[in-house]
Amino acid sequence: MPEQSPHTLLEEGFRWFGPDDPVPLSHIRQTGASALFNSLHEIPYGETWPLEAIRQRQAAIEAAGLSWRIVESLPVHEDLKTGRGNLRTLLGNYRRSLRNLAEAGIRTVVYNFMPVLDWVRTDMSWPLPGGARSLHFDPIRFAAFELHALKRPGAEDTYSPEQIEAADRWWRTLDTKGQERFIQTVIDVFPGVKWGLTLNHIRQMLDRYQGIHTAELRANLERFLSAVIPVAEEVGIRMAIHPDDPPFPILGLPRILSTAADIEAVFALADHPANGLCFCSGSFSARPDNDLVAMIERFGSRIHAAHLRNTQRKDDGTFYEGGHLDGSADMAGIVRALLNEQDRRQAEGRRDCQITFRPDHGHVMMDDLDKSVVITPGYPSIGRMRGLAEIRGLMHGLRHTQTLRKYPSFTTEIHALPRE
Ligand code: DNO
Repeated sequence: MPEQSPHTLLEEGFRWFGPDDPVPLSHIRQTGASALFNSLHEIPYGETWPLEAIRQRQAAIEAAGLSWRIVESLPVHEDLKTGRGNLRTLLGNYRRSLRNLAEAGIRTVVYNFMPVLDWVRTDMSWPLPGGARSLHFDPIRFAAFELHALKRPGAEDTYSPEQIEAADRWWRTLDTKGQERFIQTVIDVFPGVKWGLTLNHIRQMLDRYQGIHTAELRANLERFLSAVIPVAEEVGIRMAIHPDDPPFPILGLPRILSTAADIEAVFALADHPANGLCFCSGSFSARPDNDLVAMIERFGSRIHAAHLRNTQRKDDGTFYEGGHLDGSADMAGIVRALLNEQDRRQAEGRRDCQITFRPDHGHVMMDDLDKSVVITPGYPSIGRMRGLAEIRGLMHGLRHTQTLRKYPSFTTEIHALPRE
């Protein structure tokens, strides 16, 4: 990490899904963000990432004038989450990948420990009043998925009779094609890959979680962390776990990272700074009892990366992804808390004081609405760039206000400030 000057902004990042991403590196460069969140999606989950492949990707990114700052994600194989299978080999491979990444100079690795599905929405093209499209989650539609498509045994016990009736009603509005489209929306959204999953695959994956409740899943995470964190620590890598999205139980599966109490419990499993968090404001904000600013103030020292986006929650339990500054989460408060955390780190003399964020998700809007290429759900270029620009403006505004308070006659560039 470079030396930081006082009042540094957060580092601006952008996600790139690799050479097949319809958003090319040259476009990302134009956004002004330079820190890439990238993964080697072509390597199957559980295999070692060879140093050569890492270096090749890194060279491609650097040739575009950008830098591969964060691995998102180094996926955790389902066997490690269920605790069944050839765990020794999987853990050994993960550790080797970390060593190779460190050798290439990459210092932050995002991963998640969500069972079966990475993230879930019930509509990837929810119309907003102005004509842009957003991502939406509706518990009634999700109930329809469980009850009518997946036919998950026991699902009916988790819904009220009114919800079951509403789900039936909605399901009946879909024709066969509509049902098929809806099912794919729910089950096949893994970052950077299309697996062509079917309902039967999901049923088999769910079966493997029989008997695995919160305590077991947490114990499996502990096993993973105790194998991986010592290596991360040794080679200087910070691990950043991504929260549950959505942050409540689905499909009868356990969830272990939805609230502040969960973060505390996960940190306690391996009490070392290398065991850290990817603070995703979008995931956490879908729950009304999460106070995001307080979470950053409390756990900030172990936040190693941030995903900034907003959700708009409704009283009926639905939520959609609003504009980055526009939703249930107090984005100004969140960004201010992250900037304060950077200042705190700097005062402490920590070398890794700058926090890298990416504008997470974005609306499909303007020219993106008419593109013939398939846009990765949540990852259109224009909507994300709008989010980035808004957060960039917010950071500058917040720093400017701080500066004016401290140096009332100050008028020039914030970066030119003298050291305190
Ligand atoms: C969704 C993303 C997640 C995230 C992984 C991290 O848009 O934030 O897919 O990359 O859960 O492992």
